[in-house]
Amino acid sequence: MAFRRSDLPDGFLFGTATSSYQIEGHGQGGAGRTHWDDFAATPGNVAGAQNGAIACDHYNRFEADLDLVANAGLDVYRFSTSWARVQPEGRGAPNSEGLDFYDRLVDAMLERNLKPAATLYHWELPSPIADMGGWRNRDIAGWFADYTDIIMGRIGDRIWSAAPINEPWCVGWLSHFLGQHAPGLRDIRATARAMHHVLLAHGTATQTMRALGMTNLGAVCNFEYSQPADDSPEAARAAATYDGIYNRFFLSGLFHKTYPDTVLEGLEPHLPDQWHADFETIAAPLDWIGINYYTRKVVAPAPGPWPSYADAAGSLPQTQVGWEIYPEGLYHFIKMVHSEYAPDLPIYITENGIAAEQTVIDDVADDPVRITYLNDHIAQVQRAIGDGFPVKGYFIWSLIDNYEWALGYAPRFGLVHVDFDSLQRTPKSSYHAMQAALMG
Ligand code: IFM
Repeated sequence: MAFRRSDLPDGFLFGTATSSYQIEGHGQGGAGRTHWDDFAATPGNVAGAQNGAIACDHYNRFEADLDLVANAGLDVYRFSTSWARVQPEGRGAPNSEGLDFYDRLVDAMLERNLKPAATLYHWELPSPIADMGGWRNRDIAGWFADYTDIIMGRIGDRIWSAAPINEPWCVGWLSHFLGQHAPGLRDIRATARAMHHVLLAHGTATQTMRALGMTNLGAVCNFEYSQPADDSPEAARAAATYDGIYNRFFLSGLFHKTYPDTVLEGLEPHLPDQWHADFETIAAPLDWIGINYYTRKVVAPAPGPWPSYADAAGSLPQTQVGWEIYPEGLYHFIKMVHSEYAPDLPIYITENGIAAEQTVIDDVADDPVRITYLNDHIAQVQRAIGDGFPVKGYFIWSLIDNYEWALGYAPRFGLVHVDFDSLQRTPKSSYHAMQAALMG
């Protein structure tokens, strides 16, 4: 790598991130059915109709996986707990096997001197909750708080940091407007309600964790740099709408107690009646804010109803999944979050990484593209720190190759290669490079 740990300020934390459904093997340990199982079983939704039933079998291999985290010299392990593993029906009786698993998992992190950074929801909604409308149903905020109470009542005493929901844009827009993630809806009213309720559930879960005495609570949002396709006012307007929906809606709710005009233009008629009153819960004080950043989008105006934009072709190099590589966007969002929304909060880069092919020859998985990507993005973090922005940590997505949702198992995001037949793990050259940078 182009940096060494000593190039970052003292106390700067390096980590890696995963999520439950993408690695655990959801078919084991008494976990309940989720809307991702249903979505994947519906032809045409997921490449090869693949699901997370086995995934990386982390459920049985977590000790070895955590050894990989610790041996890389990383400080933080960001993971998620599965609602359906904790409460198979989404409400009511907990699954003791599931609670025991997360208990062992957290203890195994502590034994390796890793800081456990928990996320409560990384997208596998219990099917019985989906049956009741899922994120469209306002009652989800209460059910989510109950789940929070159960899981954090068990492990919260050992958690270093916690965030309720990973990437609310994906839960709301990607899943209810674009239909690309479970539950696969394309409905503006469902979208408005899901986007609002996901914030309400963030608020109730935060209150629940505070009541349990937990500290270091945050929110994790994802961001995509919105690049107008040309210099026209129409393209500028399209890009501003994209920026509003993707990058500003959730931050505005969390920190400004309102939503951006560019988004209200389309969603306001579909929001639940009492949406203004909910900001008292939504904007519960936080201790940090997390940025997940991967790419930029080139946005052009398009005919038709709001949001009246379309993706346009970009000119930058792309990843294995066709995402443009634009490291400067990371600096842009650090600056935006700090200057416009959360001037008093520490910032963590809670996800950054790349899907990239690698060759595995004689047990060596070579992924030079990932090394370059990480170098270029960490350089933007260093630039931001140099300019006085309070970035306190950087976590790589992901530790191991895993289930990349609708794209199945083909995209390779891991520092560690996984053979999905044998489930053997093989550290890639990027893993070794990070290890040298952090421990060398
Ligand atoms: O795999 C996902 C993860 O679940 C959430 N953030 C983006 C990653 C890469 O697409």
